[in-house]
Amino acid sequence: PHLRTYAERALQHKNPAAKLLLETIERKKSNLAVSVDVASAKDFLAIIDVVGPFVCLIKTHIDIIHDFTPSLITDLQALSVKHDFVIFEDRKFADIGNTVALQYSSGVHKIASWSHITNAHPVPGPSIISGLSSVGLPLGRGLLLLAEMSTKGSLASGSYTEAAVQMAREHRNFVIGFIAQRRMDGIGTTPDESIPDEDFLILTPGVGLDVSGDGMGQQYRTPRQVVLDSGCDVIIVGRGIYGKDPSLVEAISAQAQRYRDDGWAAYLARIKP
Ligand code: UP6
Repeated sequence: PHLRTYAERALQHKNPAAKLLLETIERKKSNLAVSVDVASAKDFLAIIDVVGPFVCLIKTHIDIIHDFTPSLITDLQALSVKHDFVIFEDRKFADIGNTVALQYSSGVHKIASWSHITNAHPVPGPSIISGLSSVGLPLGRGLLLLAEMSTKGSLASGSYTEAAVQMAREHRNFVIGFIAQRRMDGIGTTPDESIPDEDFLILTPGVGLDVSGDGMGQQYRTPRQVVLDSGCDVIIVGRGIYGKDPSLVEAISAQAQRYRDDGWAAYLARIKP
């Protein structure tokens, strides 16, 4: 998969959310996802409207918004149509199947009703996938497992990461890939066992061009390191794009274009070595 184009891979995927993401990446020539981690609904929508033309995906933490109302979701969906991007609520579910099914479908946010993609920690075991899948699969949603994290001292490594990949292999209709720092193909298998049509999407946070960390454990690598050297598919960038002041529209737009261009150049270098 690391040498194949997004368009070729889109044809192979049966999960509608995976297909939509790969097609959107190809159509917009962007493997950039922006993570919009701001607390006011106004700033949230303003940033998305500015970066929208340059992204394949918008990643949300909807529970950060202090003035959330259901109309925010209507506005987010309108922007998703206007700018042609996929929506990923970074909920990081981590409970038993019954609880995550309720958290995914209900509450104030009703995530399953609007988010094409969400994610979960594999720590509870396969029942977390069954729980989320009971809600999301009928809606055509896709799930990412957190196989690795970008933070210093992360416990998600070694045999934990391998077990996450094995769990995903058992649920390929709903698990479309991973939050990880590198490709996961063939992990936990020997070369002759490796599964030929395995094509997990790798979405990678911890991406920044100007600083190496945030003083709170976050670690940044460049789009080139992530996409070209590590074979990841989507770069997830938050503060590197919107900085500290959401009113700086010109600066945010310029940063989004810069990351989009870098991410795409790294992809072109990867498929034509
Ligand atoms: N995120 C990480 N690392 C992970 C998983 N998720 O940073 O391993 C998420 C954070 C944040 C975003 O929750 O929303 O990606 C990174 O933001 P930043 O670019 O501003 O550091």
